[in-house]
Amino acid sequence: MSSNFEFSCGKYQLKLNRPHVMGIVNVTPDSFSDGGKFSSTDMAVEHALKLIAEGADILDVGGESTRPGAHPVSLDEELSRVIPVIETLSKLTTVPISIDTYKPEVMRQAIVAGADIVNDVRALQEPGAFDVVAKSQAGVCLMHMQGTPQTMQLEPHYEDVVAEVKQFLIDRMNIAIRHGIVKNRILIDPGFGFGKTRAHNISLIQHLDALNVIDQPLLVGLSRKSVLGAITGGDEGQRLYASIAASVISAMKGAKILRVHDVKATVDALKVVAAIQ
Ligand code: 7PM
Repeated sequence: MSSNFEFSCGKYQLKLNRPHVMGIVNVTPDSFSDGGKFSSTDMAVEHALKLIAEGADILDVGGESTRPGAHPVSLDEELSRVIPVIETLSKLTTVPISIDTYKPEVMRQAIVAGADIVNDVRALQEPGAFDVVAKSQAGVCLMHMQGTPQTMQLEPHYEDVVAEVKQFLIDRMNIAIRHGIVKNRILIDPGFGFGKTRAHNISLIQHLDALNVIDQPLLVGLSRKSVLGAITGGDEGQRLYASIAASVISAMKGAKILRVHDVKATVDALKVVAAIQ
């Protein structure tokens, strides 16, 4: 029924024959660097180890630079947040580590530090990004976004959101292949919430299976997103059950990797999906 993708990323080869869980590890700035008990590095590493204990298949480490509407973070600040975390985790763990960044220099240093996957919300559109990934063995997630994080939610517009997202992903995939990144290193992601209205997001969930014709493993990030809050009425901390529903629906429509905050609950829910797939 579903395709048996082999995803090659850094020192790992993942058999995506069941839905995999990517746990989100946000490295937030040191708000108490003097006097506090734990540094942001220690807190992020501790959280990551908890996610692994809960069954995470992949860890996604981010320094918050790609968050919609977030204050842009300088290169040095982003590096100082994420590199120590990746160095520590790559020594301590046996799951692939992903770096959530669009900056080629962060990608490069993260890969040196032990990152296995580049998760880029700009789909390698920054100058030099293709070359950094192509020169490495890292896997890459190519995500769709309309506009930029600063402006994308102002007036998202599509004639046909599913067709346009699909064409963008096909185009970026083909360019990546031309740059020397082989097919089994590439993931695709429709980019829920990135330049999309509630109706666009719902339409993409409904027609998620249309992306399967691209024949690349599909990553979905809907965890705690505002489209779910718009449906259930809950704020960010109240979106667990809606997020589980979204992961289950996505996996049943063919998503191979679910990027989530709530790993334990998602792992259990996806075991049920896997059992009937
Ligand atoms: C505010 C809004 C804060 C949205 C954080 C976010 C994705 C991603 C993000 C995704 C991939 C979040 C998002 N979302 N990378 N990074 N796919 N590949 O919920 O959907 O973490 S940031």
